[in-house]
Amino acid sequence: MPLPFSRGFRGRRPAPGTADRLPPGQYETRDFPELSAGPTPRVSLAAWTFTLRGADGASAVWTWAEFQALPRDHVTTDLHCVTKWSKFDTVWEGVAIDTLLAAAADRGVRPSPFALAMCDGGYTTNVPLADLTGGKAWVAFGYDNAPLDPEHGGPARLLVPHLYFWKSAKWVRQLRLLARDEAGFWEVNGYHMRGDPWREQRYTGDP
Ligand SMILES: Nc1nc2c(c(=O)[nH]1)N[C@H]1C(S)=C(S)[C@@H](COP(=O)(O)O)O[C@H]1N2
Ligand SMILES: [Mo]
Repeated sequence: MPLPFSRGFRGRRPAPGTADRLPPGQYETRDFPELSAGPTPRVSLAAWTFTLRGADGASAVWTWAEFQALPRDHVTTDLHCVTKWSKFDTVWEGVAIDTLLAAAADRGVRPSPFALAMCDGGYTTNVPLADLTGGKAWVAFGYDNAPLDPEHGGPARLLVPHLYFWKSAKWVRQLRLLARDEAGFWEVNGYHMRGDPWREQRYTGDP
């Protein structure tokens, strides 16, 4: 896991009124650190597609234009990285996974208990489907009222803010639904299969 950039002198004591928003072991940062396991992949919007694939192989595929035509949400949320920075009140725009699942049902894609996000550049991460549904997760393409920067996952990234931020896969292109949980990039390397920051599920073997 890359080290956090913690620019400036911001201490590790939470600002007044924010302590209850800080999961155990976290500190607040105002920066937006960039953490990538490799170079930033570039894909043209003309070539970009998003695929939601069921466990039986049935798939729904959206082009960028089709994706943009889906109902979108505006989300303000806190982020928690396993390297211990948290960032409050980030502003996003994206399509809820609930919306994608509903649209994909017409194309024969059925829910399964687990999901694996696949990205340009080869990064993967696994998330239980229950953590992606119920208005808790999005494929986000807007940040701070602007298109999402490539460094932060543009054109589109997974946003699962109630789990550690490594689950929010940048440059996501496919969500693969699975009958059995399959470890992704960090999970294979000792990180937790679920990653709930409030339970401090950082590493394999944490409760
Ligand atoms: N494709 C991809 N997604 C990724 C990563 C990555 O290396 N590649 N890093 C993860 C980690 S560990 C974190 S903390 C966040 C960082 O997102 P940011 O660079 O926008 O802060 O992205 C997550 N998603
Ligand atoms: Mo991270």
